[in-house]
Amino acid sequence: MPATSFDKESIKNTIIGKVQRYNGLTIEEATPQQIYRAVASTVRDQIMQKYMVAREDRKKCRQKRLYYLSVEYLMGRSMYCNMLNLVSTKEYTEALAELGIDIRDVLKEEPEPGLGNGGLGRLAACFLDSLSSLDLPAMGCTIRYEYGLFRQKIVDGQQVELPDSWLDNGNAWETPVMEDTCEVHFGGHVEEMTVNGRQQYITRDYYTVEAVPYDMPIVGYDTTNVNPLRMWSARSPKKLDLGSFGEGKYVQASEEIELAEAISKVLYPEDKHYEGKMLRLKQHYFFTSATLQYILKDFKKMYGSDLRKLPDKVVIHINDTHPGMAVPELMRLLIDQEGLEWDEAAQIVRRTIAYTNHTIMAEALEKWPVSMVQQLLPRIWQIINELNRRLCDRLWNQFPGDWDRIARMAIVSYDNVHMANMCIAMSYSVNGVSRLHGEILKEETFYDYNLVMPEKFSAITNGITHRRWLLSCNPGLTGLIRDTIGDKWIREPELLSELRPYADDAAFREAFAKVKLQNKERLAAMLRERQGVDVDPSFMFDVQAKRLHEYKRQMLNALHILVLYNRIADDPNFTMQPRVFFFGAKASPGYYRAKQIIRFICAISELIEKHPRARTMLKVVFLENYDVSSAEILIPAAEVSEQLSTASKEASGTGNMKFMMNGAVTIGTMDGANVEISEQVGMDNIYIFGMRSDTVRDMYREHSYNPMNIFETNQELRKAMTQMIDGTLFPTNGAVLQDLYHSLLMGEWGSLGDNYFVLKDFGSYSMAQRRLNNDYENRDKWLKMAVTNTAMSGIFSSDRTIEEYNEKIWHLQKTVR
Ligand code: 26V
Repeated sequence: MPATSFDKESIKNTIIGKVQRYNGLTIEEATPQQIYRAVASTVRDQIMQKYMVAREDRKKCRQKRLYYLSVEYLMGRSMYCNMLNLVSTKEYTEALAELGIDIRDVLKEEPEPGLGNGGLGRLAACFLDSLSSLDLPAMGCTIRYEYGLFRQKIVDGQQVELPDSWLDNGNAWETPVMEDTCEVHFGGHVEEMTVNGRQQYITRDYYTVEAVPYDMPIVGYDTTNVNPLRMWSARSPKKLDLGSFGEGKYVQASEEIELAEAISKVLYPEDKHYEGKMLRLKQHYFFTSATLQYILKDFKKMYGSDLRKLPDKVVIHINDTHPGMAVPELMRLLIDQEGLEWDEAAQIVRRTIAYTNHTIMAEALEKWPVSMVQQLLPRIWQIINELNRRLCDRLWNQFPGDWDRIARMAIVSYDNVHMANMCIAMSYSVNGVSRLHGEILKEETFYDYNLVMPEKFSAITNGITHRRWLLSCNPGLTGLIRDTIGDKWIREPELLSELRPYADDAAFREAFAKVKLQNKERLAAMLRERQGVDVDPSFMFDVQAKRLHEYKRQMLNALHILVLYNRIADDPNFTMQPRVFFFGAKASPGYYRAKQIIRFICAISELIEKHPRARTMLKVVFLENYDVSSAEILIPAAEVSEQLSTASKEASGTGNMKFMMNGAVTIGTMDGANVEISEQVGMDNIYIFGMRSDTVRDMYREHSYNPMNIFETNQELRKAMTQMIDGTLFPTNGAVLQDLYHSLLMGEWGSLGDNYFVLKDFGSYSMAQRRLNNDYENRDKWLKMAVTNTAMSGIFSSDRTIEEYNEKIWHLQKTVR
């Protein structure tokens, strides 16, 4: 591939030339944004050369292709990772330096596409990077939201949401693919008729929204393989007719246009409960239908019109149930458009679609009111109804009279369409995202289905791309590892384990500590610049960064900090390892309690600042607008990783893996992938506390837990909780945190309060923190633990995850050339 490997000189000349041609300026005159555009375009040219080759390869090899459908892709910035995958970071850094430009100033100019809430969206992004790097043929498919998740500001200790208009300056990486524009239909009514002896279903009086695809090339690491991320944008087929301006129709037309284009306007923030909003259903169907139409079009172009071969050439993976309308939509296309019979179509669907579940939280499971589906998607509703009828027939034969079981397993029950049931019944694979999560799915969430079709169920533990989450975000550590064990681990991340013996090497440990200190200084500099906050890099850096949810138990952390504060304030002789507690978390705008938790954390932070002695040992920093870019600075600086979810609730977690890889030691529950992390590093290199998941599940079943018993016996905890409401935190208004306080002590709907066992696990958490604090004082011991964590993190590379999906589910061939 000599044509794609630019050397330093040609990079320099290309950038100079682009600034000249695009802007008519010299490098000295150009703004940072103009320079960013020129550099991005240079990188893109390199990728596009590979993309052409990759498309040729695909035509030649005619291999099966994966379509990974996800309503969220939390990509983060692309430029540096693209350079890294082109193996030319050095060339670009030097070329820019010779032009008098610091590459970091260029990278900062890129807007971050924040098209996801958290773990599920970031997982999809890591998967794309691994798919391309492993030479697997795939296309990511999603919605091109004009506004990503909101930007967060903290004003007077409270979250304020601002719109995230990431497309304001355009997106340097995407190309519209006008020729693949297609129509998606909504509303109307279905007419049935018999044509040539065959029943036909024609929808009339529907309205049309156009789906326009924008492709973003995803280049693999040091390979020619490039896979597209296809983002669908909604456009009205109506054009503003200025001729009708005078007739007043202009206003109506512009309203209709706005309504159609609202579909890809904004990403839904994830709330406390799943909400069946009409616009959301439109979003899901819109991008799913457009994707499926494209899949069939491409299949026919490549392989002809025999759609029975679809499962040999196509696998459609749905990331949670959000793209689950792929099931009835594929049925519709095969039957109504391609003329297949029901049974044939159903068989094709069942051999083509695979589904991953990402949560066991009942209130998060997606369901749609029948009336809504009926109104918006009348033909789809007919198909869902028929799928349900046939399914229930079969179940009735298998479990005659067992109405309860059939209701639990039905696609349609109690006036709702249950997306998970439809996805399980109609796919060939259902997988959980960690070993524990896979077990809970089989034993509890989908117990009935596992009895009937056990062969479908599996668990594949999540992963993270080590290219972004180590090589790109932690160049210091990457350099040290290269100097120590070479660079074979970059292609085979499990070889990071060759570092393990170096945990006993004092010189290596010191070098490791030096890198960590530099990363802490980098974070400190960012905080000073962005938030005007000063942190002391000699303090221990302790981080909890993830979405704000009660089940993730930021409260446990916050209450513990308040207890530490009280120990300092009440006892002049008390000392502890100085520590900064960082929080990074967005609360859904409608999730009141989550927002109150942010207020609680910020109030504790202020309380500590006002206390001269506490301030010397304790600090709380709420990092504003936690996103991929700030995670890339925050995680490499962390020494402690807080993973506190109530056991059984966190399906996997992926932040836990990122922290571990960067040498942070975990304090956490036996939940999700924490279980597997603890197995990798061994119990001596992790702080495990709290109830185990089976105990938690028993306690939920028995309704036996009463938090009041703990409140009454644990003095330190009682004092901290009382401070929530006695004016200590909010002197002028003691009632601010009333609801939060009550949620821990008083129940609703049969529970006695504290639904996530914060009080129950507090004692055990506090003991684990005590051990951690003492161990940190022993520098050698601590560094050994940290090194061991990095050394054993290779298995959590998403390359391993993707290889496993491919072996167990997709069966794709690697592109050979
Ligand atoms: C949504 C909701 C909304 C209603 C109330 C509770 C709740 C709980 C979780 C969710 C998220 C659903 C999907 C999701 O993002 N799951 C995350 O997926 C990650 C990737 O597999 C995984 O690491 C996280 O543990 C899991 O929470």
